[in-house]
Amino acid sequence: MANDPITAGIVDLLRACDPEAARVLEAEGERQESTIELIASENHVSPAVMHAMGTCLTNKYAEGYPGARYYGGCEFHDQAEDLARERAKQLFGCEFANVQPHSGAQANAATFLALLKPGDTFAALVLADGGHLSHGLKVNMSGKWFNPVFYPLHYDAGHPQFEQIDYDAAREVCLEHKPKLIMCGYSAYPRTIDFARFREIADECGALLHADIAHIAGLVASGEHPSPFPHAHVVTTTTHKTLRGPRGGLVLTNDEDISKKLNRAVFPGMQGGPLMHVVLAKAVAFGEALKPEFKTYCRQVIANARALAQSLTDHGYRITSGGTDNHLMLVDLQPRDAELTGADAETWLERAGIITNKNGVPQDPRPPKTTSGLRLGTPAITTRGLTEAEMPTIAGWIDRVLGAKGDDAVTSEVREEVRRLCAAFPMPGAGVTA
Ligand code: DSN
Repeated sequence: MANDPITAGIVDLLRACDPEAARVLEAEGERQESTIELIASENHVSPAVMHAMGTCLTNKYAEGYPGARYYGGCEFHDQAEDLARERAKQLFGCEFANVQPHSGAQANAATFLALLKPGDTFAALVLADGGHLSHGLKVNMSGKWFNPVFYPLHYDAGHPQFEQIDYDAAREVCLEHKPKLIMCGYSAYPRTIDFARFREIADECGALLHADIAHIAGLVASGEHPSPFPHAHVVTTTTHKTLRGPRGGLVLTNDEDISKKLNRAVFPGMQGGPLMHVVLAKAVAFGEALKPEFKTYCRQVIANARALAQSLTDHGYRITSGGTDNHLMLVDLQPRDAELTGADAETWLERAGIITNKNGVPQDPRPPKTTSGLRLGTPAITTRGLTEAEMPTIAGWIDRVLGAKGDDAVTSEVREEVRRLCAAFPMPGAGVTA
C-alpha cells in the first residue's frame, strides 16, 4: 500500500470499480515512496496541490478567458483562473500572465505562434549542450517550421567559463543571422543565466528576448536566481519542476500588446478547453510559492545540489562547468570510468532505487540514447526533507553501484539502504488524512 494517503485513498476507491487501474496506481505510489528521485525536472507536490487537481473542475469546458467564455457555468472557473493569474503575476513581478498552457512546450509553441511567422529565424543554445526540444529540434515544430540558429558554450577547457554560455559568441551568431527572437533558459544548464546580457544582444540585433525558465522557475520566484524581468519580452515556464506545482505551463510578459498576442496564440491558436482542475492547482501552488517557507526550500535545493556535486567530485566524477549554481548538475562519467555510459548508469541506479536520467555532456562523443553523462537534480529530495547531511551518502551509493557495474549483490544492498532512507523521509502527505 502506498504511504501517501491521497494515493492510498484513491487506490481504495479504484479497487472497487477498476482493479486494474488500482494496481497501476498503487505500484506507482510505492515506487515513488521507496525511491530517491534525482530527475532534475521532477518534484513531489503538496497534498493541497494534489487534491486540487483531483476535483470537479475537470468536468467543465471553459474555453476563452475570465469574463469572456464560450460556455455557460463558468463563474467559479473565472475565479479560479483569476486567482492563478494574480498569484502568478505577484510571484514573478510582472503585468500579464496566461495560466492555460497545458505544458512548457505548448507555452513555447504559443510564443512562436504569437511572435513569429513560419520560416522566421530564432536563436537558441546548441541543443545537445543543454537546450530543449522545443528550442529548435529538427523533428519539433520549432525546428520544422522555423529557422533556428544556435549559439555555443565555451568549449576551451582552459577558459575560466568553460562549459558556460559564451555570450560573445552568442552576440556574433545573433548579429550575423538577425533572429527575430532569442531564446535563453535551458533544460540541462547548471549555471546562472545573465538575462541582462541577453537583452543587450537582443536590442543590438533587433530581436525579442524569450526566457524559458521551466527549470529554474521556483528559484526565480523565490529570488534565488536573478529574474528574467525586466529584461525578457516573454517568459515561459512549466509549473511542475522547481516551482513544485501541477504539471503544466505558464506564459508571462510585461508588454500589453504582446500579452494580447500570447492570449490569442494559447487560445484559440494552440489549445481548446483549459484544464481548469490544473489551473486551480496552479493557483494553490503559486500561493505556496509566495510563502516564506518556499524561499527556505529553494535555498536548500541549491545547497543540496552543491553538496551532492562536491561529493561526486570527491568520488572522481567530473561535474560539467566545475559545479552548479542552481538545482541541477551534469555528471561526466568518463573521468571515473571511460567505458561507463549514461544509459548503463541510469539503468543500474534505477535498480538500486536511485532515479536519474542519462544526459549528454557538452560535446559528448556518444549519441543521446547512450551519452557519457547523468543529469541529477535536488528539487524532489529536498521536498522530502533531505539536507547536505545526506548528500555524501547518496553520492556514495551512486559510486558503489556504478563502481560495481550494476552488480546484483551490491545493487540489492544499496536498494535496501535507499528504502530505509526513504522511510525516514516520507513524501509530502504522509500522515495527512484530510
Ligand atoms: N523534459 C523536461 C526535462 O526533463 O528537463 C524538459 O521539459
